[in-house]
Amino acid sequence: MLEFIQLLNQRYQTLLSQLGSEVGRISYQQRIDQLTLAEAFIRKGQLVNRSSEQPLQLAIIGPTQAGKSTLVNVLLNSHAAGVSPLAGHTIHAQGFCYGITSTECQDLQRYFGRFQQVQQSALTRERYDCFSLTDVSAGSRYLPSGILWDTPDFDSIDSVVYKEGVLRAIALADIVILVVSKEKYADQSVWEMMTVLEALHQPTVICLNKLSEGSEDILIQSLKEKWQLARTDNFPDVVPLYYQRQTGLPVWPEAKQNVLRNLASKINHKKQPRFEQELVKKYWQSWLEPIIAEHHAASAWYEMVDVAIKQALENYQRDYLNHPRHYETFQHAVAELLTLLEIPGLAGVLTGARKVLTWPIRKMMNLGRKRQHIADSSQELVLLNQIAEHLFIQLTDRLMDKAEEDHQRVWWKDVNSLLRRQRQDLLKEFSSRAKNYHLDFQQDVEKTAQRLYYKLQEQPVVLNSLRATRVTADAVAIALTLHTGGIGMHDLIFAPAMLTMTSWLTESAIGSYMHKVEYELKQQQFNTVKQTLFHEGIAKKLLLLPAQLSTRHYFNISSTQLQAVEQQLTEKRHGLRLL
Ligand SMILES: Nc1nc2c(ncn2[C@@H]2O[C@H](COP(=O)(O)OP(=O)(O)OP(=O)(O)O)[C@@H](O)[C@H]2O)c(=O)[nH]1
Ligand SMILES: [Mg+2]
Repeated sequence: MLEFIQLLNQRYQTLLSQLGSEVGRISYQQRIDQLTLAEAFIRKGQLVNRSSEQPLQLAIIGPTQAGKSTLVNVLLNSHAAGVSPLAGHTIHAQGFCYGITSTECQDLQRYFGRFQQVQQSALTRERYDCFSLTDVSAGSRYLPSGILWDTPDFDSIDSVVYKEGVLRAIALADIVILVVSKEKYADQSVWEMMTVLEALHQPTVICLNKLSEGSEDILIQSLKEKWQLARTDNFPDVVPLYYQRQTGLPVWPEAKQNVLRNLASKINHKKQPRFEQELVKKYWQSWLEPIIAEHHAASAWYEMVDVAIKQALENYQRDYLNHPRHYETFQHAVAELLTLLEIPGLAGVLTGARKVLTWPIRKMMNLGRKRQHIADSSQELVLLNQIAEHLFIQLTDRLMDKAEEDHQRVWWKDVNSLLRRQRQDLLKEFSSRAKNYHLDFQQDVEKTAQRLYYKLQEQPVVLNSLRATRVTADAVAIALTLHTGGIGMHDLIFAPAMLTMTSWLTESAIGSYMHKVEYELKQQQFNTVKQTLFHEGIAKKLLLLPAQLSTRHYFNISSTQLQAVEQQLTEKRHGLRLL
């Protein structure tokens, strides 16, 4: 699941840079934030899983200039955190180790992943993907031992570039300390963040900073209303912070001395796996929305290919297999049959093919040259290639129609250009597959000829009269001329002797057997063409097109990939970790 969330996040980031519409950009950015948070939260689960002795993590979060860094210093009773009146001063997650030492926190580098741990003094504005851990020795009256995190803001315009650090620090937190000032507490960004964080179930404290006398009660009431609009859990403790003129710092009230320690004592990570799963589930549908849209488009494409292939096969049947003037394969089988018959006195007829007769005919049949010649002169191959061309034209038309519709226009346009680029190669490949099929299929033709020949052996009367007819000799001559390359396959159908021969056989005692054999041959031929040329050949390649769309513009996450992770999301309810 973690890998999948990372993959999604990467794809969203790549795609965001290509997105045109502002509305789309906002929703993509939101999803990137959610994914970053979820990834970090799952990493947090791994962290607590590795060792139960993890230091307590407290994160101070809030809008810019709320006084987060100032509060870090108040709580630590030091000047460890940098404070400035300029907005967006803190831009890295900075951890301060209180009551523990940073050497005990080696695991954090792993948690922060690509973010690098550096000295606080080495944090620069040039690199956002860093965090620091600093040991603080001064005593605090309010803090339990652990790491107190000062975080960057999440509301300034610039915050987009360092938001990942904020989210990583937030997801790590066992306790969240939200700092708002009286000017900023109502900001939409604050409450959007608090809404998102509810799924993390972190105990929270709100610090109301920069208070002026008399405004506290009204502000707390208003805060409560905001909270109740944003969250379903109980309104947390509010710590009012007043500015002390002498020190120039806000003062943590005595009455709230134990707030953080009390919360710390209640921390329990047992439910972490469940919370992780809830978080992922909460956003799952919305994260997957563009991927599902791609899948829908791909399914529509698969269907389109399916229809086009069916149409092509129908054309093949209509224009070849069932076409009386085009179908030559069975005639070819009959011609092969004739070469198997030993016709007495044939030599006289075959003046032009004398040389042929000096060869054992069966041997001739195995000659590659003959096969090649038959393939080259085949009407079937011409037709198959035309059918394939037609299929591409049809698909291109349909793709262009789709690119005019409202849905996933660019997707269809891109599939169309992929098709356009590959069309010539696909046609070439089809053509060579078709040729191979044709060559291979001659074995079936020969087998059919043999079946007819054996049948004739059972019918000596038919066989003898066949041998005795004049037309047989003519037809044999034609069959042999086909072998020597003197005529092409398509001439076979129109040769009168062949036609007479075939009708003679059809009307003979083996007539019904002829029909049966012809039917079976056609059937076999149809299945072979369907399987090897259209399904394994063209369709397979066409169905792969969507997966070739660039991941610079598309998620390109397959439904199989998706199903596998979705299974992780619903399974393993008992015992094992959920994610
Ligand atoms: N008047 C008054 N000023 C305060 C108070 N707390 C902080 N400040 C000032 O507000 C400014 C911002 O304080 P920071 O602590 O740097 O605020 P921050 O939330 O860390 O801001 P960024 O890091 O920029 O997001 C500084 O000039 C502080 O001195 C307060 O309680 N009252
Ligand atoms: Mg700061």
